[in-house]
Amino acid sequence: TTIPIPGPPGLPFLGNMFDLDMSFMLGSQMDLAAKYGEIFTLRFPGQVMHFICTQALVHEVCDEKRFKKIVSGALHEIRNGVHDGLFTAQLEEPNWGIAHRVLMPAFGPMSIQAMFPEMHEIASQLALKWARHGPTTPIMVTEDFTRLTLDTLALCSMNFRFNSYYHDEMHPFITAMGDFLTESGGRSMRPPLATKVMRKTTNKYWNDIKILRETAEAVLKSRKEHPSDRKDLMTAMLDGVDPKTGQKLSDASIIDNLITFLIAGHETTSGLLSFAFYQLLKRPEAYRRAQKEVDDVVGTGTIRIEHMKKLPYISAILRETLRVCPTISLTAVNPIEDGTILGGKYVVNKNETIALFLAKSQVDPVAFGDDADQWIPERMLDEAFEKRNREFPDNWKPFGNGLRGCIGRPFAWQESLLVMAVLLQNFNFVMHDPNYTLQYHQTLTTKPKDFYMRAILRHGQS
Ligand code: MNH
Repeated sequence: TTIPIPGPPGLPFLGNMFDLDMSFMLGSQMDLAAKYGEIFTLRFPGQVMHFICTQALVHEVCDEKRFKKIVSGALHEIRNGVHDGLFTAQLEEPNWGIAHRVLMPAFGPMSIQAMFPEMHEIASQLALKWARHGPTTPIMVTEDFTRLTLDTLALCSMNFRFNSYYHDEMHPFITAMGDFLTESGGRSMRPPLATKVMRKTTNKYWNDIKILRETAEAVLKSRKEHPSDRKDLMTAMLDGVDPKTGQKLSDASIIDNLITFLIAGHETTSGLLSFAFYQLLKRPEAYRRAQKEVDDVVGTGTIRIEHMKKLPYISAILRETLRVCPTISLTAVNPIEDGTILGGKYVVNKNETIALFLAKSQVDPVAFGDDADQWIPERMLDEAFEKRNREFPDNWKPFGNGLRGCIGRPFAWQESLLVMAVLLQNFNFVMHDPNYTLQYHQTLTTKPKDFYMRAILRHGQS
């Protein structure tokens, strides 16, 4: 026997539009989850969305034979700029398969390790900048981490330098990308007609896309004119041949994917680093343990690639941070068949969206106990983490699922471990406002809002 899925009643035609605070949807969705429990439905003009909030339901929809990723909402609008690039393609689109097969090796462990020196360079530049600030200057944490992640991605993927740290105004490409993403989100929440009459906004939107594509195209052209033996993502895309079809990536597809890496990889990683520092500053014992781990493993010398495997506590910190504060708070799938039964009792159809609500399913007490919503890195140390993954599969999905999971995960992981280590090695951090409590800034991803810290140099060097 099946039962109806609960949810707020909503209005005729408009559905549940007014049940969400458009400036902070995550907050409204968390409130609804607290009210309705494991699943609830929201209706919007033309769309039905079921939010699933437990490890068990998320595990069920991670079965790729029954459910598949959908590109809807803001992700669908982002296709205006990057088309069938990896992140925004439907699985059936041939360019997804070609790019996936060509790029998988380029994101493998060997390739990512080769990027270590360049990641290290950008991380060291950040340490230098913060050292120059001195101990009293408040650091806008999220902004500087965003400079770091963008500069790292551009350098490692296409040997391009934004040099963001010393510019208050970001590179035009970065501004265009930020505005493009914001407006893609905006468009996804407006009826198309409303967007159409917003002439200025719409013109700027398409112009931003033009800036993004022309910049990437210029970098590609310059690489073709001056071939290089750099083993970066650009080389992989230029030289790579798809083993299945024998095809190479077209220039358009290379441009789509270059921009895609920057889009998918910068805010997510910068949000992770920002939340990790917020959590560390709230938990002095964890902070001391993390810093001691760096001191024991690295000492005061240069951080090297070999150290990355020897930082289990910092890995646990990153995992726990993505669990409690997933920078992508939900992903979305469709059932493959109409009349799919979920959880043994809820009926969902092909054209209905199922949102894997990670911000809730990753704090499910069934998998994490009564203190599930507390930030406790110890529970994410390798052994405990692996044991829980066997007992409660898919309890932790901050990088998405299966074939459509994050291709940049090893990149993000190495970069984040390295940055944590460089910063903890060189500084003692304090919260600028000791009374600060976490607030969220939500765009496509979530980050802490108005979070400032100060950096006090430890060894008189950096
Ligand atoms: Mn990433 C897909 C989270 C860093 C490039 N990424 C995904 C998905 C999640 C995700 C979740 C699945 C989205 C969906 O189901 O619709 N990604 C992250 C997080 C971080 C991250 C939390 C950092 C922390 N991602 C990166 C980096 C890059 C990157 C860094 C690039 C260098 N991600 C991608 C791409 C995809 C993706 C490309 C799409 C993969 C595919 O569908 O084939």
